[in-house]
Amino acid sequence: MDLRQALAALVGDRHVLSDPERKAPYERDYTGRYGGAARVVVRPADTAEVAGVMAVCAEHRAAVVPQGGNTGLVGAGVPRDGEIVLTLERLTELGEVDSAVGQVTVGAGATLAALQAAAHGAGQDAALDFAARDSCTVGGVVACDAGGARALRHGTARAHVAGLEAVLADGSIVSRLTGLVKDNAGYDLPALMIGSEGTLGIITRVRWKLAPLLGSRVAALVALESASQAAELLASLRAHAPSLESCDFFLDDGLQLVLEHQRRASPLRTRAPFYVLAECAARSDPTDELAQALAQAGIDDALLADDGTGRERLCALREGHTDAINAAGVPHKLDVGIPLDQLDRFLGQVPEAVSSAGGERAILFGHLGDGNVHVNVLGAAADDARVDDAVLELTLRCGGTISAEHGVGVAKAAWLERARGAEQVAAMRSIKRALDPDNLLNPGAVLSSLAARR
Ligand code: 2HG
Ligand code: ZN
Repeated sequence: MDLRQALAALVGDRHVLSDPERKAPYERDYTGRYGGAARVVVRPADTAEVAGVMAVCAEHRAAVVPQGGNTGLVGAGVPRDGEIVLTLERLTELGEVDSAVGQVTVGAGATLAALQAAAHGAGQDAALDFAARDSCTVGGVVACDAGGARALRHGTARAHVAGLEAVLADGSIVSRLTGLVKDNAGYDLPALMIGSEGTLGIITRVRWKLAPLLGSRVAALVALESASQAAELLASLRAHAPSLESCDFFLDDGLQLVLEHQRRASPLRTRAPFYVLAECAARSDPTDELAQALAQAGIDDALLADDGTGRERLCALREGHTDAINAAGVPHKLDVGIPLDQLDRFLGQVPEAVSSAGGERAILFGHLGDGNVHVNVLGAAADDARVDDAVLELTLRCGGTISAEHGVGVAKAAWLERARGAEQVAAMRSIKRALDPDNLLNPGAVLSSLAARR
């Protein structure tokens, strides 16, 4: 039996896609920058089938790229070189919310929005959110330890994982789904899978830790002069608004691009170099608390929105950046973390670094509270890495990290050793070799391929 026949025998012929038109949506990423031909796309129905697929692939020494909602931005979820794409899209099962322990078991292919809805239905909250919520999947969210705006208060995906189930490269299943908060028996394999971007195992189910639902929300949009002024505002919000949920930022050229793309006028009367969008959430109306924290910071002209529609319209200005940028070209996306006291320096130096590396335009925005800056560069050829190198070089000079929430993928694999150091990367390679000796799982993502093979 050849590989295709063996896969079809396992999952059914109609779930092994070889027709170019049917494979196409799985072969290119959202930005259009990364992708390649898949050998086939295989769509297992459950954990047992994922395990069967991996066993067959191991037997045939066939490389596999696991894929969730294909919303990744670093090229880790799409084929590069004739790999098999294993999509988790059929693993959408949502278990019952256990309100007593505040947890739910969810299939890797369920969308973040579906998890949020299930949690809300039980009066709880998934406590993680970002713009790709309707397409991104829980498995992918955990595999790249996604963060989003609310990580400021609730932590990144890692903070929500009470356990998980994964299939390893040889087809074995490792499962820790009891959700026991105290369980330190042996190495923490779930922790190893989180953020491994499908290179150590394929996450099939997640035991998700929920948070109490805070039904009352208020958002504020504030125009400021600089990042250091924004840092002062953040300090005041932290001190005086314990209900602070998120604190994002964007700059004026990004705002203009979004307004043009969304065909709307700015809700603010004046333009400014820097904008902060802060949100508070509590059981009872946090508007006064937020207003007082703003006043303490000397801000008296913030735009406040306490109803759902008003908040959505303000948030769309920040969340709309990704779509507006994509509509303007194929971006180079750098998702970096910068210490807050270096933010002014970093933001000030990016334009020069980008233009001297051949980029036309850099749009900067992100999550102020986490020092997480999204640098989107337009006007550089997709295969020209000079702008990526220039931004990452500057990031390290500012004491930052080359990846904050999107992952390393193939986009930054060449930079991992510079960022983490030779010793850490050597330890990572040992783990990779132990769990995936034939380098079948997402080869080339996180760890550059050559050395991963020894
Ligand atoms: C966000 O914060 C996402 O909106 C995407 O992390 C960022 O498009 C980007 O660069
Ligand atoms: Zn982000």
